[in-house]
Amino acid sequence: MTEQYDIDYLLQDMQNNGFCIARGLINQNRIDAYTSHHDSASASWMHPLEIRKQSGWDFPTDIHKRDRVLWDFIMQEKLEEIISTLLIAREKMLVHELRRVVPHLSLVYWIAKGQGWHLDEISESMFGIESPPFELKQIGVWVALGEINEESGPFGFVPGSHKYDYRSDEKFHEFRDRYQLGEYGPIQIDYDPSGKPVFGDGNQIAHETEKFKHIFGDLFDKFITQMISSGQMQPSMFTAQPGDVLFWDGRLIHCAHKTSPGNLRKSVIAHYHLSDNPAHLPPWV
Ligand SMILES: O=C(O)CCC(=O)C(=O)O
Ligand SMILES: [Fe+2]
Repeated sequence: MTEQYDIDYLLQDMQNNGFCIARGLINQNRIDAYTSHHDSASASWMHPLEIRKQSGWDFPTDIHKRDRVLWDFIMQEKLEEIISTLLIAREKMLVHELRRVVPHLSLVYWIAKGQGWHLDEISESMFGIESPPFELKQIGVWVALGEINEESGPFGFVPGSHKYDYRSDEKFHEFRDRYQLGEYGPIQIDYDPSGKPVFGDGNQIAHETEKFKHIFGDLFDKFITQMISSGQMQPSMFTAQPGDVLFWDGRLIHCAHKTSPGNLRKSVIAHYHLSDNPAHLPPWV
């Protein structure tokens, strides 16, 4: 079997930059099979209207535990192999022990409403957030099923930001002090006509950021948003062709750009960790 990726290269990139990209990793037959399944099944995946109105999430985030086609797609051998290498390296384990790669969150919708800058892993050590929501070493995976351009609402990220040490950063301390003195209002995010987030004064609070601030750490999100809007962190976008896959470290700063009207971002996004907990497995495993 010829490998289309070099695992050492991916691992090195992941460690250096907090993300790595395997172009053309998933073949077209596999994409077509999943895409036609999505077309026929996704209406039944949807939350009822009441839940959609309340939560803002159109789809539950554990469809992979109920839909075997999705499970098989996000757990396909190549993905599982790469993710397990990346996660084991992150956990600095010599042996796999009894844990295995499991997904804990999947995002299957093809229209992004936009999500502000954040990171997926929040740790207690982060400037004293009380009762951290979770501490989990995780990897996110973004699979492009169609062409992904700026209009699709791509994944945005700050290369290298997984290494960012806010605890010893003067700018962070200054921000925190001023924030605690009430000098900053609520985070302000809006979108320009092409769907790119615009951060600045006088705009509306991004609905998603406000809603999920208890998960992502309100203060830190405000800080990184300010760092990006002031040009002190340089973001990038994952524009892609079908079959391209981006893997990102749970500490990488990222966002979801908004899908412009009339466009789709055909994709599957999943998050994985190493676990021995059967609760993460679907009934057929
Ligand atoms: O929708 C996206 O592109 C990214 C969403 C996100 O923040 C995540 O999956 O962790
Ligand atoms: Fe995220």
